[in-house]
Amino acid sequence: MQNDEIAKVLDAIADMLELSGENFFRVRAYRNAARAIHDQPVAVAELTLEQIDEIPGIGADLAGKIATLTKTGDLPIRRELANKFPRELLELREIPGLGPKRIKLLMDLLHIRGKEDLERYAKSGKLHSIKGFGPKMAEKILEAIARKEPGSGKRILYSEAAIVAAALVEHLRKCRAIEELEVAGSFRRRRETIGDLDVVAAAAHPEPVTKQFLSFPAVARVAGSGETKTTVVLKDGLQVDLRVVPRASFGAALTYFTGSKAHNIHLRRIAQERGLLLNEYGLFRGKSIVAGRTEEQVYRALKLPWIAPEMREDRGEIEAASSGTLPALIDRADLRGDLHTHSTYTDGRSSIEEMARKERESGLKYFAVTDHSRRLAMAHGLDPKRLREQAREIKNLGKQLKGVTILRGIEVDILDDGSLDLPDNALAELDWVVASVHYKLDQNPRDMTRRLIKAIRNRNVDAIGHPTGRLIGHREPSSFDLGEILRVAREEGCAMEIDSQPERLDLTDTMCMAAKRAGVKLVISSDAHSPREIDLLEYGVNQARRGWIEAGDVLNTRPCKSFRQRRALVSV
Ligand code: DGT
Ligand code: CA
Ligand code: CA
Ligand code: ZN
Repeated sequence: MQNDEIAKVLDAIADMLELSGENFFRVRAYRNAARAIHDQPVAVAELTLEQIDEIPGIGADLAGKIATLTKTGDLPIRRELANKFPRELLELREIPGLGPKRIKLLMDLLHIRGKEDLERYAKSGKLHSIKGFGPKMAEKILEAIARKEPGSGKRILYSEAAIVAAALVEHLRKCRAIEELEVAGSFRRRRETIGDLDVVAAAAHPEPVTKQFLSFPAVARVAGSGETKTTVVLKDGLQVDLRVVPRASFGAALTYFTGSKAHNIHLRRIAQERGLLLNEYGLFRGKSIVAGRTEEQVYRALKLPWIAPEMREDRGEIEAASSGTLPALIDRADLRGDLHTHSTYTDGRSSIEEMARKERESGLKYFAVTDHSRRLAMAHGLDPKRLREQAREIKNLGKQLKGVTILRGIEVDILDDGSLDLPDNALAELDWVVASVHYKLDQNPRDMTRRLIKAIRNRNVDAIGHPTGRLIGHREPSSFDLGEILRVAREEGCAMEIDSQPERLDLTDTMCMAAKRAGVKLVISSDAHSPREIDLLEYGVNQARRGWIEAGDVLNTRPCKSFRQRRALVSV
């Protein structure tokens, strides 16, 4: 079982316990455990009972249940609860705004058993009879039911959302009434996938802003429209929410709609502890506004420094902020090298020279040409002979091309058993060796762990490329014991790659955190197959920032000279 599958089961149990009217603490124990497991960088299914027990947020009783769950794939308590409630009722949890508490009300007061009942009651106006279900809520529910039809609700890659966001911002900027504008939500937090876009604008009057928004050419239909909030669905199915607030509230609205929800809830609790109220309009003491104009002011009034959006997941950033230990996150400008690129020697689309010119133009001082090794026959992988030919070309180019150093590298295949696709003597001559798994990604975790460790132990290997092999939305990550891999990587001075391709972003954010904690260096690489793809480095940096990574944690922030001396620098 994958971590998020385990978390889903625990969350479902929490919901059903709440529907049963169970006590708050029992429900919360399941929720906390679900969250803790979701955020675990290692595969919990691979842990012993003692190790599960050690995860913060998981008590002894739940640790035992989780162990049973990973062993048997289910839990008696889940089956028992699931038998109590019709499946259609449980499906209502997918409707935003309908948590277990509200569903319980619907169940108890209206005997609603599923979506169809709910839709009927919402349309007939009967829902309003229940406290907390005004006409707005009914409208929201109907909208959500309509939206849940097939084909919608799909998350898109950050890179795809970025194209839409840029065009939309350009369109909105033409509206003179807009005083401030930001795309908030998961987009601003730079999540790898985006559910919908949340745009926040400041203006004295919302009408001209709304009008400009609705005239965006990609709008297919309006899904909801109020005075300050408008929701549209674009032609490609992406939903965009726009909120217009007065300038004095812009910072508070931006904080609120940037989220995450968990971060917001934690912030609001801190406000409450100080006798303040925080919402999307500002931070208030009684009726008077304490802060709201900028995010900095909101955080400062809560006695916190501003927190970068990438960290706002309630993974300890608020605690770090209040103790003054927030990391100084890496920036794209910190990168001085690029350590994974392809050329026409294998499956790249451009010559080494074209790649070199673009690397230089992008402000990078060095890059490694890392074409595939021979096993990837489809990509015309290199054997030792062609690798030597490439070396000659790199040497000649190096003499002509100033301002960027070309390193000789390879992306060598890790074979089934962990041995490498090229002999050690061919690898030993190179400046940089990335070792990657490209086939049999679904090996069982024990074999995959052994396979990766054997590659890491090879002293010619400098980094493991796209370690999990996942393709977001298309291919599951391979499973291995991350803790063990990181322990050995630390021992061998082997780096872990963050591959910047938008559908890879591999390592993930929480894995970056784990690598840092384990003392393993990272590299952020473009894996570019054309000059344009060198721009993708930005996405790798986003992922690193979500993993709290600082410039010093990343090898290719070093100047070329000290980068090349790194072997001598590795502490043992
Ligand atoms: P997404 O769209 O699924 O990729 O993720 P987000 O984070 O953009 O979520 P979205 O679009 O549902 O809401 C945008 C932000 O609004 C979210 O990050 C935090 C805030 N928000 C939404 N619902 C709630 C809520 O029930 N409570 C609180 N405190 N904040 C919320
Ligand atoms: Ca969103
Ligand atoms: Ca939204
Ligand atoms: Zn690769």
